[in-house]
Parts: sequence; structure tokens; C-alpha cells
Amino acid sequence: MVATLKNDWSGQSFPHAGRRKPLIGDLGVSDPRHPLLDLLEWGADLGPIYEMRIFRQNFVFVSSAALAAELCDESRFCKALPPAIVALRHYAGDGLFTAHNDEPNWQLAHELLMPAFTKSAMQSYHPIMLETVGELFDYWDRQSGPVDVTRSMTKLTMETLSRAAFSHDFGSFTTSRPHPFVDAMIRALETGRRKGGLLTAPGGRLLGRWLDRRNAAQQAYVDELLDDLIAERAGSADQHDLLGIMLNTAHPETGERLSPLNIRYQILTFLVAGHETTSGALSFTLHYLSRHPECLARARQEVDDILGDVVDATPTFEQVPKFRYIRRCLDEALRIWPTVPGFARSPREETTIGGGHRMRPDDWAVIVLGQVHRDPAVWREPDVYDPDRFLPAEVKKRPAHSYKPFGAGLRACIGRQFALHEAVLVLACLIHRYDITADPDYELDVEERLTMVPRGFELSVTPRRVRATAPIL
Ligand code: MNH
Repeated sequence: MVATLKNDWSGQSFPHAGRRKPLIGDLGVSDPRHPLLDLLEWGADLGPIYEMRIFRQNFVFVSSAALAAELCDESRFCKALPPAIVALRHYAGDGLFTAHNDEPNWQLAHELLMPAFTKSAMQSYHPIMLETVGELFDYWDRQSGPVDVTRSMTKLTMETLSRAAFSHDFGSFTTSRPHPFVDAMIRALETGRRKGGLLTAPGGRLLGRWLDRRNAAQQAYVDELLDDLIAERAGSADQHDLLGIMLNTAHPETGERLSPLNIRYQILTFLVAGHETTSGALSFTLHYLSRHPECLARARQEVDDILGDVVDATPTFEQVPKFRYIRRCLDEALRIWPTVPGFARSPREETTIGGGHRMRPDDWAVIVLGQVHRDPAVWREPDVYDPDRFLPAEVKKRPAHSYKPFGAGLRACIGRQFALHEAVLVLACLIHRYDITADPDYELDVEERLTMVPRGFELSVTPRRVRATAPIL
């Protein structure tokens, strides 16, 4: 069995949960509907490196900050594609997220798109972000009773991204039903992720093909909608959104361009990578703020100081980075609940990690962020929500690579500035405009979708009383 094991780490074995069974290995240790959440539970007792075997596929996990820091050293290690990500290539091909490190389209797309994701490029997305958050607030104001936070935030980030990426309005806040595209896209991808776990099972390929067939109509719908959008814009020279940039820029040295198919992969990638992740980050932050009145009060003070007394005031582009405390609240939420729960790394050349575990270029390990971000060797009282851990002086005291919600190295998140700008802006506007209260009986319940998001988390949002715009004489 060992001879045919995938990701076999030269035959080494690591602690694992439960009693391993012949053939199926550790199948049954995790519920396939939420494998990573289960992992946070059973992984807790297994030490800094552990494994799980499912049929012929071996998964190795790293949970300590020290080992994670080693794997994040870009001079020795690089991104790896574990089976669940490889399965997504069926949809996203050689798009940025799913490309292999040496695929030419990664380098090309990275170089063409980097300028559209710098801090200063956020200036052009800023008005779009303000517009969608305004629509969300109008939508809330028409509703009665508490709002479903995760659902609202997912609509919001999906709208922002589709408008910024290809100037398309899905009408999330103006129509009562969610646009079928969003649902089709999520379901198609989730099928893909599940398929990833099956491929090494006896009959797994067959089952995978069956899943693909069952999914074909959804996928065709998603692909066609995107291809139509791309075709509609071909020939137009405008570069005001990501699609325009991809259609109209050639590499300055080689003159190369992205193909229409690759552009579809990139758009799908941005939509998927960019909306649920940011939405979860916003929802977790709001959960913690609703539970920590002292943090909420400080955040409120900060926005009032910067935006003043008019509850509808919106921040300028330059004001967004000034919300330092709000940013810390977000950072701390992403520490406890990193919405992308992990990422995988392989060595560039044969090496050892943890002072003796041999690792070769085709071996990989998943960094389990939910554990690394709570490693007691680095974080005091790791389960306590405390935004001041992210005061610059505190950050400086921690070892490098202790906090990696956006990944590491060359293949780290390209959308980081986008996500941070949007999330801070939304939180600031929201706290400035509304009093928020959660159901005191709500206990955080985390749902594992493509990413991690709170489930069933509701807030009562009451517009704050409008205060005088000028001091009363
Ligand atoms: Mn994002 C890669 C987390 C928002 C687009 N993202 C990654 C990785 C992590 C990550 C972790 C690295 C994965 C790996 O090593 O395999 N991303 C996040 C989080 C948020 C987020 C936690 C929000 C919060 N990401 C966004 C947004 C976009 C985006 C917004 C797009 C607008 N992310 C990407 C792309 C990649 C990526 C594209 C792949 C980059 C590459 O490999 O070149």
C-alpha cells in the first residue's frame, strides 16, 4: 500500500486520529461535509505535524507556528496544489489561484494584473464599494427585524466584485431573489471540491465523472454567462475594470495577451476567491464586535472622530487607512477564524523540516491556519478576542510568519488590498450608521462552504439618531 501512496513523505508516518483501517485508511475521521472543521477538533491532540490517509491519498497537516514559519520561507518552499485545488482546475483551469507554479499563464496573468491590485489602484474601486454598501443599507432599511449577516455580506461582496471585475450588476439588493448565477457557481465549485477527495478511492474516477455530468448544466450556464460578457466587451478599448485590463493589455516586453478562455478562468477565480472570503471576514468581525461592547465602543469612537456627526457620511479613499482600530478588529477576527482555512506548501528541493522530517518536492503539507493562529507558543490566551494584539509594537514582537490569513510568498493573495479596503470601509460605514445588537443566545456556529463563514448569525441594525450637523448655538 505504501508504494502507491500519494504524498508519501518517503514512507514516514505521523500521528493520526482514530484507528486506521485497511484500504480506506482514515476515512470516517472527518465528515466530508465539513472536513476542515472536524480537523480543528481532532487535530488538536496530534501535535505539530499529523496526517490523514484516505484510500491512497495521504494528507499531511502542520499546526505549529514554528513549522508553518519554515514552510512559509519562500527561499525553500513554494505553493503546492492539494487534490481539492487540483479538482477546481476543471472550472478555473490555469487561472491565478489554480495554476501550477511553472505554468506560463500564471506569470503572464500575475504581471498583467498586479497593477490593478496595488493599494493605489483601490482608488478606482472605492466609489464602487461605497455604492454597493449604500445599496445594502437601503435594503436593510426596507426590512423589518434582524438581518442575516453572512447572507447580506455575501451579497455585498459579490456585487462589489462583479462590478469591479466586469461592471456587471447582479441586482442583489434591488431584486428579491438572488441571481441564479451565484448559486450555480457555488454549487458547481462545491461539487468540484468534494470530487477532489474521491479521486483515489476505488471507483472514484467514475464517481467523479458522474458528479461532473450531474453538474454539467450548472457549469455550462456559468461558463456561457461569463463567455458572453467577455465577447460583448471584446473590441472595446476601455480599461476601467479588470475585464477591460485583461482584454486590452499586452505584456510590455513580450506583447503576449491572455486568451478569452484564460480570461474566463480569471474572472471566475476573482468571483470565487474574492467574495465569500471577504464576506466571512466581515461577518466574523461583526460577530466579535457584537460580543465585545468595549471593542465596539472604541471602533465607534474612531469612526465618529474621522467621519464626524453626520450618520450618512462616507469615507474618502484617503480616510479608509486611518481606521486603524477597525483594521485591528478585522485582523483579529481573521486570526481566530481565517476564512481561507489553510494552504499547501512543497519544498523547492529535497530538504528536512522540523529538524528531521525528510521532505521532497512532490511531498506537500497543509498549513492549518486555525491552529497556527492559535498556537500558544506565540499567542497568549489564543481563544480570546483582543484586537490590540495587532498594535504595531505587538506585531513586531512576534516571530515572522505567525499570521498568514492571505497566504505566503509569490502566490499569496493578489486581492489582499482589495479585501482590506472593502472590509474596513464597510465596517466603518456600518458602525457609523447603525447601532448593532446580536441575539444574546446566539452561539457562533461556523459553516464550511468553499470557505468558513458564520451560520445563522443575525444582527438587529437600528439607524442611529441623526445628530445635528452643526453645533446648536
Ligand atoms: Mn485571496 C490567493 C486568502 C480575498 C483573489 N487568497 C489567496 C491565498 C489565500 C487567500 C490564503 C493563497 C492560497 C494558496 O496559497 O493556495 N483572499 C484570502 C482572504 C481574503 C481574500 C482571507 C479576504 C479576506 N482574494 C481575495 C479577493 C480576491 C482574491 C478580494 C480578488 C479580488 N486570492 C485571490 C487570487 C489568489 C488568492 C487570484 C491566487 C493568487 C496567485 O496564486 O497568484
